[in-house]
Amino acid sequence: MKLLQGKKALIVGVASKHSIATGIARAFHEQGAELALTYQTEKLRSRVEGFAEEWGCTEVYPCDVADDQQIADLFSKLGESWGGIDILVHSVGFAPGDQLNGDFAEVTTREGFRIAHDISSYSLTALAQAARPLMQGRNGSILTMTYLGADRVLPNYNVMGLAKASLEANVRYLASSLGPEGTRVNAISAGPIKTLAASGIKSFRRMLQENQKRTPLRRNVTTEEVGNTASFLVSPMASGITGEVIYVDAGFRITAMNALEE
Ligand code: NAD
Ligand code: 0WE
Repeated sequence: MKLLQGKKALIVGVASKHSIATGIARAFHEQGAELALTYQTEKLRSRVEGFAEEWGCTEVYPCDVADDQQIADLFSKLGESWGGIDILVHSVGFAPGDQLNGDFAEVTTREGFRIAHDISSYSLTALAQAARPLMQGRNGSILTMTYLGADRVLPNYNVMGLAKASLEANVRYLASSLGPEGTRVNAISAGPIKTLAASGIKSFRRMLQENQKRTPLRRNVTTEEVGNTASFLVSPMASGITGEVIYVDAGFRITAMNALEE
């Protein structure tokens, strides 16, 4: 029996075949879930429609999470066609490029801070709010993607670290708020993966190489591994887990000065 047979899952954050959201969608599809996908801009539309076809998915909608009207339209259309949602995946993060290059105290601006927190954290609250009536009483599950920069300092991650700290607190407050109606809320903290969001980062290649040398498993993680953990977390197998951050990072978080002699 597949883990997610008959479940309806909305996935926000597919942009390319490398996206973490794409790995999650593929894993959910393999576990028998029915999918709905969104695209951020018209430029991404045909690509996302291509993935949808591959997974037998007919629900594809625009959703820029900065736009309240697009969020309202998305859930009103999904309400009409599906009547309810079991799973919501939020795999969205953004800060203006200039915020992620250089010394934190020098490069951070009021506007950069606002945008990072709006797109990377507030959007989870907004989507959860809009999804709430459709998820009521179905043992629903909400999942977001975070990074270690939420509680450790990494060069250049800068204001995104603050936004991820906010996102992780968001997970706890939403879990407390939606728990009484049966909805669970969790995050996966993934190790570094080469995606579009990573390709704009100076010395990301170098970070992947160093990470691979220092993790207990001596390798980087894949979007397939994130997808498999996501499938578990949103499934009844994880029915007792809410408000948590689960690390899928090949063990990196537990280390300090690891593999000095290698
Ligand atoms: P990605 O570029 O493939 O995905 C980022 C997604 O965010 C894209 O689909 C983009 O369209 C979407 N997005 C940005 N602004 C948006 C907006 N205004 N409205 C709607 N969508 C918007 O990169 P990814 O690495 O798959 O990132 C997904 C999530 O995983 C992010 O939250 C990221 O912080 C997190 N994460 C990434 C890594 C990594 O190393 N790649 C590690 C840990 C966590
Ligand atoms: O959360 C992320 C990526 C977030 C991200 C990336 C970009 C690049 C392009 C947010 N906004 C933008 N804006 C752009 O214009 N990750 C966890 C991947 C990542 O990003 C880093 C990392 C890692 C890991 C930035 C610096 C250091 C490490």
